[in-house]
Amino acid sequence: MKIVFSEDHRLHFPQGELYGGELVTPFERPSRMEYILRALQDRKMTDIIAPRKLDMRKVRAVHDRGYLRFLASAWDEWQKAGFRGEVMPTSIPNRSLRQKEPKHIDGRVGYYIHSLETCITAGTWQAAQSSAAVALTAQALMSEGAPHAFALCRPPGHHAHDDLYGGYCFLNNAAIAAEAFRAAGAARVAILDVDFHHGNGTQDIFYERADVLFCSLHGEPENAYPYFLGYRDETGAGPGEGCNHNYPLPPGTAYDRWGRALDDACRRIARFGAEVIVVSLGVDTFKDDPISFFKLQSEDYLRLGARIARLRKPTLFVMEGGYAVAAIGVNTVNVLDGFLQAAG
Ligand code: 7XA
Ligand code: ZN
Repeated sequence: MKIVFSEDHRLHFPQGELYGGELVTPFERPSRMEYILRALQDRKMTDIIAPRKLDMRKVRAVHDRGYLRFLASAWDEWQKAGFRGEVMPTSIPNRSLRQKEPKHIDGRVGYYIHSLETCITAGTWQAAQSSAAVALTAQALMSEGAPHAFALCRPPGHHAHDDLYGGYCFLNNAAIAAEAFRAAGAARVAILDVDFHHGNGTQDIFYERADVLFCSLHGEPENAYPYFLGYRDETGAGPGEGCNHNYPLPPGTAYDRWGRALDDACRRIARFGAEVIVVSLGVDTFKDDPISFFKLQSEDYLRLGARIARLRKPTLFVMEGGYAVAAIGVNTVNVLDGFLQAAG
């Protein structure tokens, strides 16, 4: 399997994450990639290449221009304003407040964020662009004929809306790749999000679209981040009605129940007639994940990969979350291995 990866991910390493009222070392940290790379090496998956130059037009096909300008300049403006820490908001335009972009960076950060754990640092924008380039390069390899690929993205992407960041995500790598598949001629694309957290950004981006199916298995939003999207009754709108399927699942969910939801999602994808599948691959469904509540075991990831392979469609895996770092490598590579074994 072709794997695309950029060392630029290291440029994004905030020192703080707001968690339980404290600033802690972020769960989403560079060492995650080292564990995955080591596991790939151990499994002899060594066809790893660097991304091609990022085509910003493909990013703009998904993201708002004002939002991209904000991401590009946030760090410099923060410094110019005399702030000494990492970029984090103090005011956000919730409920009955005006949805109007202010001029001051302190206000603009609030305008473009949806959840407050995520900080911007000096290298965040470059790392986010390289992560999108990783996804787009893997997508291009597939449009050029590769049957499958793994975009080892960091920072992740599925919580990024067209004009909002949060949940450790800045650019929505899976959405950017899905849109690029459409532009390259795929009539119908399915996005299967198996990360523990609902892919609120991806859902929102394609919510009114009939050409992109979104299916997400995740911790029920009554009890899990992102809390404000991911319910079962969100089924799409307008032309996209019926093209959004959420499978919210309760604490303690293990593979028996999770796998049934996966089967249902896969059947929907087959019925939809997707020409290509983008998998938002998070392994924070693992039993020991520090910020999640499912109970998948390492071997279950082989079954997940095999189930996806049975769809017999070109498949792009895009890395999202997973924070049990000692196991993240084995779990991620198990998905790819299970897929390759079943794909034959
Ligand atoms: O898939 N998304 C993640 O893994 C990030 C979730 C961020 C949770 C922050 C909750 N305080
Ligand atoms: Zn997650």
